[in-house]
Amino acid sequence: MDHELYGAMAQSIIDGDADLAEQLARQAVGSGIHPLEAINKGFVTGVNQVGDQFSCGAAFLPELVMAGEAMKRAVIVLEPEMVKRGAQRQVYGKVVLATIHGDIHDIGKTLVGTMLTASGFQVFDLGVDVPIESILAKAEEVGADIIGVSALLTTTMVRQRDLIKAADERGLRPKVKVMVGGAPVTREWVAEIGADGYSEDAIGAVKIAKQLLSIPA
Ligand code: B1M
Repeated sequence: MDHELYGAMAQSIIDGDADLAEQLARQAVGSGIHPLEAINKGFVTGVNQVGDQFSCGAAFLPELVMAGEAMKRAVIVLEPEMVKRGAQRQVYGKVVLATIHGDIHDIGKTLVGTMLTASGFQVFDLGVDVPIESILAKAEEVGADIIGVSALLTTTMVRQRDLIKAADERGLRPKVKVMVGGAPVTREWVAEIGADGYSEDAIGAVKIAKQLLSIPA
């Protein structure tokens, strides 16, 4: 039964049908399905398929845009549920989060922010296409413990390295830890740029953030 629902979720994204995606997300919430299961087993499967089709020329920008919009509508329904499930009072630390300059992908970054919030972090989400200077200035302003930077393009991923260099030059590290993520980011890249943490997904991001601040899992 859930299997069918996950298939329908994926298909709604492939079809770029935002109304259906939203409706299916509501159905998942109503049936008590964990919101992250709905995202990972359902909607993300669809968005990945569109991404693959786009990279081999079988889908074009309008399809990519529609898939992104449909995905966002589903996530908007699921986000409050994630926060509710993880709701707790304790604040573990402050995280300044952004998608790096030149990059407007925000779905994964927003999910990471939601999971961190739900797990007890205070998150300052600066949005997308954020210049390095603005990220560092915000980190200083709020006394951040962690800066989290997302990049979905190989062309913008290199700016994660620029940010780390700038944070070092400003004397922010090692006090402030830098966590990176995004589809093209690999362990090799993380080692090369000297980031403090990396995760492939939103759950892992919470785990890493806790490790960075020596908080028990
Ligand atoms: Co874009 N796009 N896109 N796109 N897009 C990709 C990334 C691409 C891989 C598609 C492809 O060709 N297969 C490709 C990049 C190729 C490359 O660089 N190697 C690509 C391209 C080329 C482009 C444009 C250049 C297309 C064009 O204009 N010709 C353009 C770039 C615009 C720009 O940024 N300047 C573009 C635009 C768009 C849309 C606007 C249409 C839309 C984004 C909508 C939005 O975000 N509001 C879009 C979409 C939807 C995608 C794909 C299909 C899906 C991305 C997504 O939302 N995934 C994507 C293909 C793909 O990744 N499969 C693609 C779901 C999301 C939950 O996963 O974001 O990976 P993700 O986040 C995960 C993890 O990565 C991790 O946790 C998240 C949750 O599990 N994570 C972190 C993310 N950030 C983290 C931070 C952390 C820790 C973990 O710590 C701080």
